[in-house]
Amino acid sequence: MSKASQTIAVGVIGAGGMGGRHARNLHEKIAGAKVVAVMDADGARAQQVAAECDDAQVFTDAHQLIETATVDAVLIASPDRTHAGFVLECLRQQKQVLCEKPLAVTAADAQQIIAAELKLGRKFVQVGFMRHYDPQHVGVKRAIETGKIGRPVLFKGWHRNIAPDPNTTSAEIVTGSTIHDLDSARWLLGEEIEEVYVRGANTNPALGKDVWDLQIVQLTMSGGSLATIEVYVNATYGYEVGVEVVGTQGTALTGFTAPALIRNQLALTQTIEEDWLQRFDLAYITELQQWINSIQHGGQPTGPNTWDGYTSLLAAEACIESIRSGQPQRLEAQARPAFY
Ligand code: ISE
Repeated sequence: MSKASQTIAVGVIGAGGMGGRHARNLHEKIAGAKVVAVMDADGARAQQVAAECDDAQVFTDAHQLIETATVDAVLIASPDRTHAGFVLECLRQQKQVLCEKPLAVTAADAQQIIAAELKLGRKFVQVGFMRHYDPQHVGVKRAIETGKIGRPVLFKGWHRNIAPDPNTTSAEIVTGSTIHDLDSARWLLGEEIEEVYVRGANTNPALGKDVWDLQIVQLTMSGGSLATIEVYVNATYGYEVGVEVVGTQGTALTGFTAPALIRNQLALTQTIEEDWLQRFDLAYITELQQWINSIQHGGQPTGPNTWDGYTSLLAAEACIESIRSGQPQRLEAQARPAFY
């Protein structure tokens, strides 16, 4: 059924930093959407975000929110380990769902989501790889698609967080941070990941000396392209994400995003963003608006899908195994269902 003129009633699961931002964006900035429900295990936190959204209904149980008849579509921004179960529940209720990355914590769980969605014969799931909506990344993609740099042969990505989560592990850095870059390499090169090799170092002993807060990932892609990804979650100076794709006739590079260059006291300065909420502010809004538009106009999402969520998890698991073994890891080739 087309919902072209209908306002989409959204239920938001998770009222932390990310869920709160999505809820506020939906409420204040997105046409054709209304936040009707907010869930968090911490009821007071859900209440606070709901109050900012015209007193949306408050839940502490995600399944109840998903089942609620007045909720048309669901946005999941709860802890990673809860994602797969909530997405499967949305599929059971046949509700469109935008799930923050990672889609699941294991590729096996993501495979269950593929099976459930294939059975329904219609796309219901979008994954929050918001780099796809960042004007800088989109510019790089467009340069590739329009042949400006010839045939792409190398992806270079860098990804720096100001500080790590205090109790993080090397594996969590892969599933929480590197997974974006694994997806970006696949998306921008238009190839699947065939082999991964991770080297790393610990620069912050407070994390535990086994935790690699600096990781260098090398990828071999299915079409023969190469990729390198630097992830440094203890960069201290600010948050920065960028890519360069090198082609046979040129390169496409994301630029700086800060609005102004300041000259004073014999210095030329430019500010650096503090975190992803600042750096990808516009990308999050565009992602949501296009998600809502797709639900209104055709009922199926057009952004990163379950297959992207699944294959990025396969690559993430291979990275974790490479960290454990110290060896390169090959990924088994996967048959992509025509549906995706
Ligand atoms: C965070 O959870 C995100 O999703 C950001 O996009 C990513 O850049 C950051 O490294 C993660 O910690």
